Amino acid sequence: MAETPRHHIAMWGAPGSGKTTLLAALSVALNRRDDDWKIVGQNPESSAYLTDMTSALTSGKEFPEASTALETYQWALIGPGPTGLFRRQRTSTMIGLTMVDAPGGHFAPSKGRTGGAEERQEELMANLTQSRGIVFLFDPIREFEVGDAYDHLHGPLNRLAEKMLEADQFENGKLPHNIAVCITKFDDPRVLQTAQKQRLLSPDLDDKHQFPRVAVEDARELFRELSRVSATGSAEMVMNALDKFFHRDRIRFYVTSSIGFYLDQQTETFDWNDYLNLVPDEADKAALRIRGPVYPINVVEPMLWLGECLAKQGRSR
Ligand SMILES: Nc1nc2c(ncn2[C@@H]2O[C@H](COP(=O)(O)OP(=O)(O)OP(=O)(O)O)[C@@H](O)[C@H]2O)c(=O)[nH]1
Ligand SMILES: [Mg+2]
Repeated sequence: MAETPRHHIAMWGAPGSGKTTLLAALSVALNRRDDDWKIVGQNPESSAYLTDMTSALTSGKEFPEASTALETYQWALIGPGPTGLFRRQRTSTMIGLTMVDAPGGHFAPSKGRTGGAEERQEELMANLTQSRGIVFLFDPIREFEVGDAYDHLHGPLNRLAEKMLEADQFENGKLPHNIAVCITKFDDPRVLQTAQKQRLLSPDLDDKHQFPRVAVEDARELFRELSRVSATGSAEMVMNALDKFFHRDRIRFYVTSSIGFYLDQQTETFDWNDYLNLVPDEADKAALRIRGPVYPINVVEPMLWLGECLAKQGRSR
């Protein structure tokens, strides 16, 4: 394990956009795949996190608590090889991941001048500066209701650009990072129906459950469409800002859901008439609970893509 290349990946997104749940779903997502990819903790805290979060999501049917601190986890994604992509002449592929999960509030423009808030923002900046892979979460539901994705993007992006320029790390006029833009909560009817109306759903023929999916090539289009219904209209600027600051071939959009769709355990196929996996909690009507087993969608794919890009670019961090 000592020689595993470390790829530092940071998560970025507004509060409640689904960052922590995405991490919690990662191990379930890997276990649902038919291939050899697995995730292993590289220290006791990181292993414990995987176990605890996964069982909360699967047995307890609970979402993680809102994050209060910046947490760093070290995992290794271990998969089949040789793919010829990142570790030639090896029988397995290993991607070391350092994932940093911060409360979304830290990405907001700092209003007060309190020392604590500024310190935390600095910590977050240092983390973005060090990483070459970013998972940016865009929550269409929040954008529809609050419309502050741009607020949580443009401040840190300008700071990041300033720091990278200062360190002479711009590459051809743009930031050197790879960024996986994850549209979250695809299981929500408002997101699913938008994709359906725009004819962006393409079933995965290999999927025995026949879950609806939006292909990577069409995900940008869905992002554009969802941006149109933003509460403030500023989501359009998110796309422009991403294109200005990151190389086009280093941005990839994914349409994701950490909990996925409800699956009837008898028929085992997706049912358009009964797919909600997020339902009101009977004990506490104001709360939501996860109804059945979780079937994460496009949760592993952004990580593998980032891992692959970073390995190809030879960044070992
Ligand atoms: N429908 C749906 N809702 C989700 C999903 N993932 C998260 N949520 C909802 O979003 C809420 C917030 O998710 P978190 O993962 O805590 O979000 P976060 O970005 O880590 O939030 P902070 O830590 O506060 O910044 C959850 O409590 C759920 O209600 C998903 O896949 N589908
Ligand atoms: Mg969180």
